[in-house]
This record gives sequence, C-alpha cells and structure tokens, in this order.
Amino acid sequence: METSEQTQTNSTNKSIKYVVLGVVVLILIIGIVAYLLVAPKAASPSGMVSSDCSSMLKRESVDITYTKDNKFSPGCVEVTAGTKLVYLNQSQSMLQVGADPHPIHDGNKELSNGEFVLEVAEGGTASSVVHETGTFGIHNHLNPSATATVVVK
Ligand SMILES: [Cu+2]
Repeated sequence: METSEQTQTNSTNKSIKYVVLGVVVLILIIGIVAYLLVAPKAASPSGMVSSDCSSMLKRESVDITYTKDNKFSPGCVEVTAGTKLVYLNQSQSMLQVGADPHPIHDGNKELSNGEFVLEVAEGGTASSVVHETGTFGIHNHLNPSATATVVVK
C-alpha cells in the first residue's frame, strides 16, 4: 500500500518527466529549425549557386581580384566556357591559386592553369582558360580560408 507521501512523490516525478520531455522536444524543434536555416547556405559553395553570384557570361576574359584584405572578389562568378580568368593579386603577399579541395587540389585544375598552384606575385597577374562546365571552387593555398566559386556555363 502506498502512503499519501509516496503518492505525492510519484506524481511529482511524473510532472518532472513531462517537463523534461517538453524541454527535449523543444530543443529538437529549435535544432531542426536552426538546421533548415543554416543548411542551404552551407550547401551553396559546392551545390546550388546563390543569387549573389556575379554573372559575367560571354566575355573573353574575366578578372578575379585577390584584394588587400585577402579575399577573392567577386567571391562567385559565372562565366562562359572558353573564358580566360585573370587573377589580379592586390594583396601584400604571394597568392597561390589552387583548385579545391585544399590541400590535395584534385578538383578542376583548369582554374589553376593545369598546375598544382598558379602563383601570382604581389601586384602581379596570372591567367587560365576554363573549358569544363560546372561549379568549381578555388582557394589561396597559402591562406585556404580565402575561397571563390567559378561557375562555368
Ligand atoms: Cu590548397
């Protein structure tokens, strides 16, 4: 037989269980919503092309500048197959353009003129012609967090 004290303890345990269950469900819902908000952005460099990709179709050559603050500009560019990409290094250090992924660079080496890295001295330029269509990533091998996307159509 249960005493009234035990009955009270049991019902308190039950309410604690419901509260814990509620918190767990709430955390799951927040997690799913956060994932849905973040996932499309995370997928954009390799998968979908975001709408802020600069369209520079049907040009003979397209400039990609490596800026003073060590970023590629534009960070995403759409070009037509056969376009010459001209890398301009305006930073204070050597730029080594490498095809993603770092550090193995076994992506589309057309972006680095067939080389493991395409070196661009400070203030200098280097170029490479792209033919293969698709969405490709590049980075500065000496500063791999600096990346850009080239969409070849
Ligand atoms: Cu690299």
